[in-house]
Amino acid sequence: MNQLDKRNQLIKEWISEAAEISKASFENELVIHEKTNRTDLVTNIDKEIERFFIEKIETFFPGERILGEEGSGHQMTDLEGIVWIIDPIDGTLNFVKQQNDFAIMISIYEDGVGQLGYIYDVMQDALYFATKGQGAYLNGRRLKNVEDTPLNQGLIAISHRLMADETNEEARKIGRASSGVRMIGSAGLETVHVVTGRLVGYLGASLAPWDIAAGKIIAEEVGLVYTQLNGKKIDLLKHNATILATPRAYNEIMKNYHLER
Ligand code: 2AM
Ligand code: CA
Repeated sequence: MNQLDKRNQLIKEWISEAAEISKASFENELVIHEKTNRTDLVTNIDKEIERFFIEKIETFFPGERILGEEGSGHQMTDLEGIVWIIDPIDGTLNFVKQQNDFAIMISIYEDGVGQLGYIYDVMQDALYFATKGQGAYLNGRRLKNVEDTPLNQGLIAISHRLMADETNEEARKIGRASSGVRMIGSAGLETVHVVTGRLVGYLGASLAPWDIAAGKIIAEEVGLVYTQLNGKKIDLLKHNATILATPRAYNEIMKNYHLER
């Protein structure tokens, strides 16, 4: 990929501008629509930020493909060449109901391999960033490799959908085997809490490519394991039931519990 430093500098500028759009919106009434159901929302700001990124990418990197939550590239059938993967607001329910705990996520994949990943925790002003093979950073400070904590010594994030599932007890069993369950409601922020060692893992019920793409690059740079719950590699062309964890917690969960096979 050409001019990595230039891309990095531009993307950081764009993320700052996008964050200003999201915070400025608190002054105005949001236009909110349900997508699939009342817990799956989109606002005018999700759409505005996605449009903002698309215009920037098309101006600076014409011809590169874009996969974005709010409509771009959903017909994509392969990841050949350079693909930008964007979630303008991760944790839209939090954005609407709490004005807190939401993130802007952007990443670049080349021939299916993650190269650059960014997760910006807007209200904490915390930018998590990684380049493949060159480590992960929080606001410019290099992050250490995670300690390989076992499940019974750590807090775990489990998605609301898995915890509330009345037909499968496994998520709650995993929760009981851990030090405790935490739920934030933003896949990106749950991921960065595993990256910094505050959580030992994160289980997602059905995450879209844009919920996973940036976080996977960052997580793998600090020694974490990120796969589908059935043990297969993440597939960025579909939704995935996911597990992200320290190697020890990952092996324990995969061996002893049966969330999905
Ligand atoms: P989103 O806010 O960008 O939609 C909520 O537990 C987490 O799961 C969020 O990161 C949310 O991302 C993601 N998610 C994926 N599919 C979802 C859906 N159909 N409804 C609600 N959240 C979803
Ligand atoms: Ca989103």
